[in-house]
Amino acid sequence: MNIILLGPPGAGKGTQASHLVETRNMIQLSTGDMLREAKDSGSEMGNKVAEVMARGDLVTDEIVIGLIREKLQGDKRGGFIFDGFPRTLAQADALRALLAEQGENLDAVIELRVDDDTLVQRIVNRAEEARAAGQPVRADDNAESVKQRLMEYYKKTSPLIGYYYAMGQLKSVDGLGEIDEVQAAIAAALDG
Ligand code: B4P
Repeated sequence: MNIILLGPPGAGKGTQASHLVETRNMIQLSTGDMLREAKDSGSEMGNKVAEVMARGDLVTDEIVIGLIREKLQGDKRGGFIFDGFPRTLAQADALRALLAEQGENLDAVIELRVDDDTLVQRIVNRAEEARAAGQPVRADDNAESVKQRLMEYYKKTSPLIGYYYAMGQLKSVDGLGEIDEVQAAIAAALDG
């Protein structure tokens, strides 16, 4: 089964993807994690994206499509969870072509619905918890960047909701409950 987790920043895509990895032996492909790894490695590409991410802007389609293309060549286990990818219509078209090349299909797109106030609160909480634990705070987990991340989401990513609805692949899930309640809602959407 290959699925997309779609939703605004802080909707819980990464949180829910980890649970699906544990329970369904799926492979999580998080473009956010891949880009943060590239940034931490100090590679040329990592240096190029660091500033873009810290501002809360989207990285270029070319870079993220390249990252995903590489990962699709490997082991497929219980299928792929695309976490935070695609984020633009161009990325969605590219994913369709890449899956077709591999003889794979997209089975479902889970849209996590969460209101803006809750999103901001979750991201601010994450920053505060990291600070309190003496851990590094994500460069984009601050009020200014979160505002920009939300603007990018509504402008460039939210059109994907209509795109996948038109293809009959969209399943909307309430992302507002406790983490285990959202897990149950996703399981019901995938198995129902
Ligand atoms: P991502 O890493 O994808 O980050 P995100 O959208 O902010 O987070 P996510 O929805 O996964 O939330 P999480 O589970 O962490 O992207 C970061 C940046 O990378 C982007 O802004 C962009 O610059 C770049 N990028 C990534 N992909 C790209 C692409 N395809 N194209 C271009 N650029 C790209 O949850 C957040 C917090 O909420 C956590 O602290 C969690 O514990 C908490 N939480 C989760 N679920 C909860 C619940 N049900 N109740 C209470 N708290 C909850």
